[in-house]
Amino acid sequence: MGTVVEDSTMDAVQKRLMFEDECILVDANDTVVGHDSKYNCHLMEKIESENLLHRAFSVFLFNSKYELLLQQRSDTKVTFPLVWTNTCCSHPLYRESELIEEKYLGVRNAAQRKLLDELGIPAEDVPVDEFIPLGRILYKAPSDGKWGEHELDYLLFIVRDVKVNPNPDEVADAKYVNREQLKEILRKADAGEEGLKLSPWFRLVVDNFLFKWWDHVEKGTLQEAADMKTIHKL
Ligand code: DMA
Ligand code: MN
Repeated sequence: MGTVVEDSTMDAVQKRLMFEDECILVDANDTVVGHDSKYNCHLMEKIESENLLHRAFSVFLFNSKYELLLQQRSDTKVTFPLVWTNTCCSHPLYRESELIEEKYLGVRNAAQRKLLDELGIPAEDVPVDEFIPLGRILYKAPSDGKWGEHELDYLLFIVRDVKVNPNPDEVADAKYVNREQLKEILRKADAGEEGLKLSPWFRLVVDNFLFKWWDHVEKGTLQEAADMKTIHKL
């Protein structure tokens, strides 16, 4: 029998996505090994007992002033509600258009889809060719209670001025920050000030890559920073 659904408290929109979204299962080398529901892929018990690992992406969008767009997740998100994080995160789905591996087109297509869905950014403002994949990380992170992440996450950078119209089902708040403003947010999160929390994957990218990659954003040399051969186990 399938999983018993006892989550009567789960927000209706998020619950629908938990069962409609079919994630791509991969091994630690990012080879596709199958698929499973978003629900199963984020249950810590399943992650541990079946060693489920799924493919994901994280977009870092900068405007022409080289400020990074951050979002605060809505309070209805099942995993990591109300945490501040990078522009947009989600999963390429187990469907033809998002399984394309050539030039990472599958994750680029998924990124374009979710930037519209979460932030109301029109597809024409974020052409798929403009996403620059910089690297891949593999990490595991528990959320509250029974939920968590175990992902192989593509880090996609893009520098574009875009129209933003956040979807309240997904996003509680959004704002652009420069480096100094981000550092202030990191300081507050570390000090536990104002209840400010950051997502674990954003923190991993900040601590390992973000500021050196920001230099490349400003110099227009992002392509030089890309390393799509290594999978960083963080
Ligand atoms: C999942 O993001 C992806 C990462 C990199 C954590 P999410 O929980 O925001 O996914 P979705 O937007 O599909 O709910
Ligand atoms: Mn996930």
